[in-house]
Amino acid sequence: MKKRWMVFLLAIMMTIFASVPVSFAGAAPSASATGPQTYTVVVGAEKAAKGIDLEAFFPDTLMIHVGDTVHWVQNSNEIHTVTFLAGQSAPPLVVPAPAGAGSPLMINPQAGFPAVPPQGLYAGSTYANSGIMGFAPGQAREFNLTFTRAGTYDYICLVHGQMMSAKIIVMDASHKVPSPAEAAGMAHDQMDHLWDQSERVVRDANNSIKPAVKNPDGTMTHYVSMGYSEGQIDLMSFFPQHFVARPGDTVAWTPSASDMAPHTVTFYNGSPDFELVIVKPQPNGPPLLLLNPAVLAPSKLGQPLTRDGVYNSGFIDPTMPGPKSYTLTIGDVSGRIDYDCVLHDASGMNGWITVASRKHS
Ligand SMILES: [Cu+2]
Repeated sequence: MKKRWMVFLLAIMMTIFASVPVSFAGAAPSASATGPQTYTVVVGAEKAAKGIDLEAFFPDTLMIHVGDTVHWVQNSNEIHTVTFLAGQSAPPLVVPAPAGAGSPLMINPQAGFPAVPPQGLYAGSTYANSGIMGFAPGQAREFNLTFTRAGTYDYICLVHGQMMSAKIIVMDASHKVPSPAEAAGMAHDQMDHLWDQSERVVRDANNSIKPAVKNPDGTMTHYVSMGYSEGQIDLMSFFPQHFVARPGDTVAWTPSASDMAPHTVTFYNGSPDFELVIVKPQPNGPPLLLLNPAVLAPSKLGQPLTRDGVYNSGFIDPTMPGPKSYTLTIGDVSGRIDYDCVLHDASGMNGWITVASRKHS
């Protein structure tokens, strides 16, 4: 079972969002000539085979009439939220778990669970949230709101923060707005534009790979950078994805300078994949969404890499206290050894080392 959860811890915590609805003067609900319409907004986009995510809403600005409905549709393994803050600051995605819960951290219930106004009728002045959207069990595939009041309503993804923000502009019936089909065309164009740019970003990321260096004792040190971001284009990859090493060589993984997301380097060696989130039922109220402590904490730190047991970096998060890199020495093994980022494997974040024989041919 691939895991579809991921977290950007500090992208949220360091950002204060001022989301002030701007009301249009004197607007009152009135049906448009064609009656209420439903508009689709696409949430995220992904090419997992290439490890590319677009952290955006498509279209990012949508004009509708009072009474129309917006239908958000999840479009990536990478998780997202649709969150209207209505002037509040953004709740952190990850918060400390209660003592004794079994993990130090959990998904903030305010971010993780839906907050939907009665009948989905939204006047723009309250917190509204899709909860976590994703393709894993229990995650929302869609979210709907019907807008009842003219105004401009900003929203964000709590996972990706201000980088992934958009707005709904609600007009009274006297204003002309694009049709749902026209809005879908804008969404398509915006997505195409980012996909076009992503090819250059992939080249930039590959050009940033730090070459391996030879050590005085004849071994090599290999450098791998984790992730790469430019604006809304997020590369869920290791750079380089694969390379040849020899027993005794050292491998050092570090987050790319542009990347603000946490990652892991996790060699399962045939063990079952980790679930990132452990759902812990509560006697009263919703379950706790605990971050799996086995993912958070490193295992086999400092031991040479073999095919025996799980080697895990724990969270490497450029924006949080804690380790900023992960280093392994290649042990007495040969052949291909695969590894994943637990947070982003479903989005294509994986790599491998081909271990050649000790002697140079
Ligand atoms: Cu990752």
